Amino acid sequence: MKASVVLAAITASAASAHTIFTQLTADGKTYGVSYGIRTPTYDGPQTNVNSNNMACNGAPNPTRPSDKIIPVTAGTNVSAVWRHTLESGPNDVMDAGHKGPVMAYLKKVSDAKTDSGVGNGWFKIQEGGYSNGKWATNVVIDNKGNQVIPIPSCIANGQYLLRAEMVALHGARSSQGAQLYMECAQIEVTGGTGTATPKTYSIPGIYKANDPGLLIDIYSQKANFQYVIPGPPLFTCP
Ligand SMILES: [Cu+2]
Repeated sequence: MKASVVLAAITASAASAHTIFTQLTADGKTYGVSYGIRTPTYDGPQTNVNSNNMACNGAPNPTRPSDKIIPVTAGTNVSAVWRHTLESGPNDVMDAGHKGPVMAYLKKVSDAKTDSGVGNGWFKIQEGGYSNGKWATNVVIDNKGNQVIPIPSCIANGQYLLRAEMVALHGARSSQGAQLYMECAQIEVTGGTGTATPKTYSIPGIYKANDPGLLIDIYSQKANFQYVIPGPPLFTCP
Protein backbone atom coordinates (compact mmCIF):
# COMPACT_ATOMS: atom_id res chain seq x y z
CA MET A 1 0.00 0.00 0.00
CA LYS A 2 1.26 3.48 -0.80
CA ALA A 3 2.04 5.69 2.18
CA SER A 4 -0.65 8.19 1.16
CA VAL A 5 -3.24 5.40 1.13
CA VAL A 6 -2.14 4.20 4.56
CA LEU A 7 -2.34 7.75 5.92
CA ALA A 8 -5.82 8.21 4.45
CA ALA A 9 -6.95 4.96 6.08
CA ILE A 10 -5.56 6.02 9.48
CA THR A 11 -7.16 9.46 9.21
CA ALA A 12 -10.51 7.92 8.30
CA SER A 13 -10.50 5.55 11.27
CA ALA A 14 -9.47 8.34 13.64
CA ALA A 15 -12.21 10.63 12.34
CA SER A 16 -14.80 7.92 12.89
CA ALA A 17 -13.61 7.35 16.42
CA HIS A 18 -14.59 10.52 18.26
CA THR A 19 -17.16 10.75 21.06
CA ILE A 20 -20.14 12.68 22.48
CA PHE A 21 -21.58 12.99 26.02
CA THR A 22 -25.08 11.95 24.95
CA GLN A 23 -27.06 11.10 28.09
CA LEU A 24 -27.09 11.61 31.83
CA THR A 25 -27.93 9.11 34.54
CA ALA A 26 -29.01 10.82 37.77
CA ASP A 27 -30.79 9.53 40.87
CA GLY A 28 -31.02 6.12 39.22
CA LYS A 29 -32.72 7.34 36.06
CA THR A 30 -31.09 7.36 32.63
CA TYR A 31 -32.55 10.11 30.49
CA GLY A 32 -32.89 9.89 26.71
CA VAL A 33 -30.24 10.92 24.22
CA SER A 34 -29.80 14.73 24.23
CA TYR A 35 -32.32 15.19 27.08
CA GLY A 36 -31.07 18.21 29.02
CA ILE A 37 -27.72 18.13 27.19
CA ARG A 38 -26.53 20.44 24.43
CA THR A 39 -25.38 17.82 21.97
CA PRO A 40 -23.88 18.28 18.51
CA THR A 41 -24.74 15.96 15.65
CA TYR A 42 -21.05 15.73 14.73
CA ASP A 43 -18.72 14.05 17.23
CA GLY A 44 -15.56 16.05 16.51
CA PRO A 45 -13.19 17.54 19.11
CA GLN A 46 -12.22 21.05 20.12
CA THR A 47 -8.48 21.64 19.79
CA ASN A 48 -7.99 25.36 20.61
CA VAL A 49 -7.98 25.72 24.40
CA ASN A 50 -8.41 29.50 24.07
CA SER A 51 -11.70 29.23 22.19
CA ASN A 52 -15.05 30.08 23.78
CA ASN A 53 -16.21 26.76 22.34
CA MET A 54 -14.04 25.08 24.99
CA ALA A 55 -16.86 25.75 27.49
CA CYS A 56 -19.81 23.82 26.03
CA ASN A 57 -18.58 22.81 22.54
CA GLY A 58 -19.66 24.57 19.34
CA ALA A 59 -18.41 25.09 15.80
CA PRO A 60 -17.24 23.04 13.96
CA ASN A 61 -19.55 20.80 16.02
CA PRO A 62 -22.59 23.08 16.43
CA THR A 63 -24.70 22.11 19.42
CA ARG A 64 -28.47 22.18 19.76
CA PRO A 65 -30.16 23.78 22.77
CA SER A 66 -32.34 21.79 25.15
CA ASP A 67 -35.34 23.11 27.08
CA LYS A 68 -34.97 20.40 29.75
CA ILE A 69 -33.30 20.54 33.17
CA ILE A 70 -32.35 17.32 34.96
CA PRO A 71 -32.86 17.07 38.74
CA VAL A 72 -29.79 15.91 40.66
CA THR A 73 -29.39 15.23 44.38
CA ALA A 74 -26.20 16.59 45.95
CA GLY A 75 -24.03 13.90 47.48
CA THR A 76 -24.95 11.28 44.86
CA ASN A 77 -23.10 10.00 41.83
CA VAL A 78 -24.30 10.81 38.34
CA SER A 79 -23.00 9.19 35.16
CA ALA A 80 -22.18 11.04 31.99
CA VAL A 81 -22.86 8.52 29.22
CA TRP A 82 -20.41 8.73 26.30
CA ARG A 83 -21.11 7.36 22.83
CA HIS A 84 -19.27 7.44 19.51
CA THR A 85 -22.36 9.04 17.88
CA LEU A 86 -25.87 9.95 19.01
CA GLU A 87 -27.02 6.57 17.64
CA SER A 88 -24.27 4.36 19.12
CA GLY A 89 -24.70 1.72 21.80
CA PRO A 90 -22.65 0.90 24.92
CA ASN A 91 -20.09 -1.10 22.98
CA ASP A 92 -19.27 1.85 20.71
CA VAL A 93 -18.05 4.56 23.09
CA MET A 94 -14.83 5.82 21.49
CA ASP A 95 -11.87 4.25 19.72
CA ALA A 96 -9.73 2.62 22.44
CA GLY A 97 -6.67 4.29 20.89
CA HIS A 98 -8.05 7.60 22.15
CA LYS A 99 -6.11 7.69 25.42
CA GLY A 100 -6.11 10.51 27.93
CA PRO A 101 -7.68 12.13 30.98
CA VAL A 102 -11.34 12.46 31.91
CA MET A 103 -12.74 15.42 33.87
CA ALA A 104 -16.00 17.01 35.01
CA TYR A 105 -16.81 20.57 36.03
CA LEU A 106 -19.77 22.47 37.46
CA LYS A 107 -20.79 26.10 37.00
CA LYS A 108 -23.61 27.68 39.03
CA VAL A 109 -25.91 29.65 36.75
CA SER A 110 -29.21 31.49 37.08
CA ASP A 111 -30.64 29.84 33.93
CA ALA A 112 -29.11 26.53 32.87
CA LYS A 113 -31.10 26.52 29.62
CA THR A 114 -29.58 29.73 28.27
CA ASP A 115 -26.23 30.36 30.01
CA SER A 116 -23.44 29.95 27.44
CA GLY A 117 -21.02 28.61 30.02
CA VAL A 118 -18.29 30.93 28.71
CA GLY A 119 -16.30 32.72 31.40
CA ASN A 120 -15.72 32.41 35.13
CA GLY A 121 -17.58 30.22 37.59
CA TRP A 122 -16.29 26.71 36.86
CA PHE A 123 -14.90 24.26 39.39
CA LYS A 124 -13.64 20.72 38.82
CA ILE A 125 -15.51 17.94 40.60
CA GLN A 126 -14.02 14.81 39.05
CA GLU A 127 -10.83 13.79 37.31
CA GLY A 128 -8.97 10.73 36.13
CA GLY A 129 -5.56 10.57 34.49
CA TYR A 130 -3.20 7.64 34.11
CA SER A 131 -2.80 5.07 36.84
CA ASN A 132 -1.83 1.42 37.04
CA GLY A 133 -0.99 1.46 33.34
CA LYS A 134 -4.47 2.54 32.31
CA TRP A 135 -5.82 5.81 30.97
CA ALA A 136 -9.07 7.22 32.39
CA THR A 137 -10.62 7.25 28.89
CA ASN A 138 -10.14 3.48 28.76
CA VAL A 139 -11.78 3.18 32.19
CA VAL A 140 -14.86 4.94 30.75
CA ILE A 141 -14.83 2.81 27.58
CA ASP A 142 -14.61 -0.38 29.66
CA ASN A 143 -17.46 0.94 31.86
CA LYS A 144 -19.78 0.98 28.80
CA GLY A 145 -19.30 4.71 28.36
CA ASN A 146 -20.22 5.70 31.91
CA GLN A 147 -18.13 8.47 33.47
CA VAL A 148 -18.99 8.35 37.16
CA ILE A 149 -19.16 11.85 38.67
CA PRO A 150 -19.77 12.53 42.39
CA ILE A 151 -21.88 15.65 42.95
CA PRO A 152 -20.48 17.34 46.08
CA SER A 153 -22.83 17.34 49.07
CA CYS A 154 -21.68 20.78 50.29
CA ILE A 155 -22.56 22.93 47.26
CA ALA A 156 -25.49 25.33 47.10
CA ASN A 157 -28.80 24.29 45.58
CA GLY A 158 -29.82 25.70 42.23
CA GLN A 159 -29.19 25.38 38.54
CA TYR A 160 -25.80 24.38 37.19
CA LEU A 161 -24.11 23.46 33.97
CA LEU A 162 -22.37 20.09 34.26
CA ARG A 163 -19.49 19.94 31.79
CA ALA A 164 -18.15 16.42 31.20
CA GLU A 165 -14.94 16.04 29.24
CA MET A 166 -12.73 13.39 27.69
CA VAL A 167 -9.34 14.20 26.16
CA ALA A 168 -7.56 12.07 23.54
CA LEU A 169 -3.77 12.45 23.45
CA HIS A 170 -2.75 10.17 20.56
CA GLY A 171 -1.75 13.22 18.49
CA ALA A 172 -0.72 15.46 21.39
CA ARG A 173 3.01 15.45 20.69
CA SER A 174 2.40 18.57 18.57
CA SER A 175 0.69 21.77 19.75
CA GLN A 176 -3.11 21.68 19.44
CA GLY A 177 -2.84 17.97 18.76
CA ALA A 178 -4.84 17.05 21.85
CA GLN A 179 -8.51 16.35 21.08
CA LEU A 180 -10.89 17.67 23.73
CA TYR A 181 -14.46 16.40 23.80
CA MET A 182 -17.06 18.11 26.01
CA GLU A 183 -20.76 18.72 26.33
CA CYS A 184 -22.78 20.60 28.96
CA ALA A 185 -25.77 19.11 30.76
CA GLN A 186 -28.36 21.37 32.40
CA ILE A 187 -29.06 20.30 35.97
CA GLU A 188 -30.88 21.49 39.08
CA VAL A 189 -29.21 20.49 42.33
CA THR A 190 -31.24 19.90 45.48
CA GLY A 191 -30.19 18.56 48.85
CA GLY A 192 -26.94 20.51 48.97
CA THR A 193 -25.88 21.98 52.28
CA GLY A 194 -24.46 25.13 50.69
CA THR A 195 -21.70 25.22 53.28
CA ALA A 196 -18.86 25.50 50.76
CA THR A 197 -17.97 28.18 48.26
CA PRO A 198 -15.74 26.56 45.65
CA LYS A 199 -12.93 28.61 44.13
CA THR A 200 -13.87 29.03 40.48
CA TYR A 201 -12.05 29.35 37.17
CA SER A 202 -12.75 30.60 33.66
CA ILE A 203 -13.34 28.53 30.55
CA PRO A 204 -11.57 29.28 28.32
CA GLY A 205 -8.66 29.81 30.68
CA ILE A 206 -8.35 26.55 32.59
CA TYR A 207 -5.97 25.05 30.03
CA LYS A 208 -2.88 26.23 28.20
CA ALA A 209 -1.82 24.69 24.90
CA ASN A 210 1.54 23.74 26.41
CA ASP A 211 0.20 22.24 29.65
CA PRO A 212 2.27 19.12 30.38
CA GLY A 213 -0.92 17.10 30.27
CA LEU A 214 -1.95 18.43 26.84
CA LEU A 215 1.37 18.74 24.97
CA ILE A 216 2.85 15.29 25.48
CA ASP A 217 4.09 12.32 23.51
CA ILE A 218 2.29 9.55 25.39
CA TYR A 219 4.10 6.88 23.37
CA SER A 220 7.56 7.85 24.66
CA GLN A 221 6.66 7.64 28.37
CA LYS A 222 7.65 4.93 30.82
CA ALA A 223 4.88 2.50 31.77
CA ASN A 224 4.62 3.98 35.27
CA PHE A 225 5.13 7.66 34.44
CA GLN A 226 3.43 10.41 36.46
CA TYR A 227 0.84 12.06 34.24
CA VAL A 228 -0.25 15.62 35.19
CA ILE A 229 -4.02 16.04 34.73
CA PRO A 230 -4.79 19.42 33.13
CA GLY A 231 -6.91 22.14 34.69
CA PRO A 232 -7.48 23.54 38.17
CA PRO A 233 -7.27 21.48 41.36
CA LEU A 234 -10.12 19.13 42.16
CA PHE A 235 -12.74 20.65 44.47
CA THR A 236 -13.70 18.52 47.44
CA CYS A 237 -15.99 19.32 50.35
CA PRO A 238 -14.12 20.39 53.47
CU1 LIG B 1 -11.20 11.19 17.62
